[in-house]
Amino acid sequence: MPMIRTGLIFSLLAARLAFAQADAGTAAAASATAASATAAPAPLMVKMIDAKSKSIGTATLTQTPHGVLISVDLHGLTPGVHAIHLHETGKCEPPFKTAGGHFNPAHKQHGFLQAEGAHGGDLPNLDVPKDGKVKAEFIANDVTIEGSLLDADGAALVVHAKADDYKTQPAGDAGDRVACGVIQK
Ligand SMILES: [Cu+2]
Repeated sequence: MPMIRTGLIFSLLAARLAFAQADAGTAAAASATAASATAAPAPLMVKMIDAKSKSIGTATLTQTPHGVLISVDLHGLTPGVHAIHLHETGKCEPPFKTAGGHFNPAHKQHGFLQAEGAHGGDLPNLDVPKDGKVKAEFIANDVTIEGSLLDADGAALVVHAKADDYKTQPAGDAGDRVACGVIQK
């Protein structure tokens, strides 16, 4: 039965070829991942403090092709809705006026509800549950870490006592600054 044997050999060859291609594909994907991992800057860790300079957790900033991803992991906050923004100066001395105004390199108006908005540093409000602990993620689309947040005087991530109304100038009527973290290398 020479026909059957030939058929078997062909299918074995085809199977080996398929395996080889799968291996090559995996190897290519793995090296692409390695290349992008080395090209992307490492996430930036920001230590957050409250108005008594006590540590209340961290924020992690990651550069993406679409802006800066901000992951906060905080505790010891007052329950309720709080404004959270990127501010223009990397200095957190209570009551955190040292952080300056909102990060706003494009000189826009404040607030997502403003047609002439929003600031690069504007972010959606942070809703803190009863236990004062919160994990949340935001993306600041119009901001980059290198050469933007990390300019000569750095930048800061600031949490306010009240919610941002997304329209009042210059900072959404968000009240006192209750937490702050310096964004630096
Ligand atoms: Cu603010």
